[in-house]
Amino acid sequence: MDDTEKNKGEKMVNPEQIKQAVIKGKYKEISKLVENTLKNGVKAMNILEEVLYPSMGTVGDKFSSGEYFIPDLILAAKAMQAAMDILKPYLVGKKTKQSGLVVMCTIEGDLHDVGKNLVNIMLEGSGFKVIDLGIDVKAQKFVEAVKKYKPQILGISGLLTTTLANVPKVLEALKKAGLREKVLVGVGGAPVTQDFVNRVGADLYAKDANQAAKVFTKAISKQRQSTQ
Ligand code: B1M
Repeated sequence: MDDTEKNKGEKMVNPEQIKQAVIKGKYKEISKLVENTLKNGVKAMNILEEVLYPSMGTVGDKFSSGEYFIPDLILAAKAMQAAMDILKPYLVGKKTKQSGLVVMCTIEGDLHDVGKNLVNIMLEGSGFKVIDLGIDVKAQKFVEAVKKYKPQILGISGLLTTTLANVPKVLEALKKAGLREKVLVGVGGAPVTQDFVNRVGADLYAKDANQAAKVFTKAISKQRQSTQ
């Protein structure tokens, strides 16, 4: 799909309107705003990076300061997801050759899925097939999924400092099942760092969805070269 196509009949949307729609959790209204902005020639990636990401940052700040509560976060996440649903076809592009298979999930104890869903979109856009195990995924479920689907990469998303402690459990469970050498493990999410990934003995780190697509693509091609 060509996201530079313009629809001259559409009323120009001020990016601030989209930002406010996320912050105020207006999930029913945001789709139209995003659609109109795309029709006015604004690139999907710009809407994502310059409007949607900072909006979620503002929501997080409001939560930290005690101005917002859990229901506000839920509504904001719903609005963000509705915006991402509109952007998805513009972000995934036209790649048809399959790069590899990724099993994705959010770690045990963690219910955040907006970032994971965005990583999925960018991976699919880079030609990966993605099997999403969802949120709050326990170590045993990872093992079963690796056995069943034989992915090249297992992607783990984690947004909470507390539940990142469950990532080593996954690596341990894979080791016990004799599967650790069969799959690359990639970890990401706001509190995750390269240092964390090194310490727990995972393989790949990406700071955002864009980078995840690049890092995973590079890892797969390196793996293919070494087995040729
Ligand atoms: Co919560 N929450 N939340 N929350 N929440 C955060 C994460 C927090 C930073 C807010 C804050 O205090 N300022 C804080 C965590 C602090 C910490 O531990 N470091 C927090 C907290 C404390 C909590 C609760 C504990 C609150 C409570 O109950 N008292 C609770 C925990 C529930 C649980 O999970 N067990 C909770 C609950 C929730 C909701 C369920 C209400 C809701 C999530 C709804 C949903 O996801 N469907 C929610 C939300 C919305 C947020 C904030 C506001 C937004 C998260 C988000 O969607 N960001 C968040 C504050 C913030 O992030 N500023 C916050 C947008 C998204 C695009 O970014 O997820 O970072 P992100 O993903 C990025 C990168 O991190 C990266 O790429 C993505 C896109 O570029 N990435 C990967 C992510 N996964 C990756 C995987 C990869 C590679 C890259 O490879 C595999």
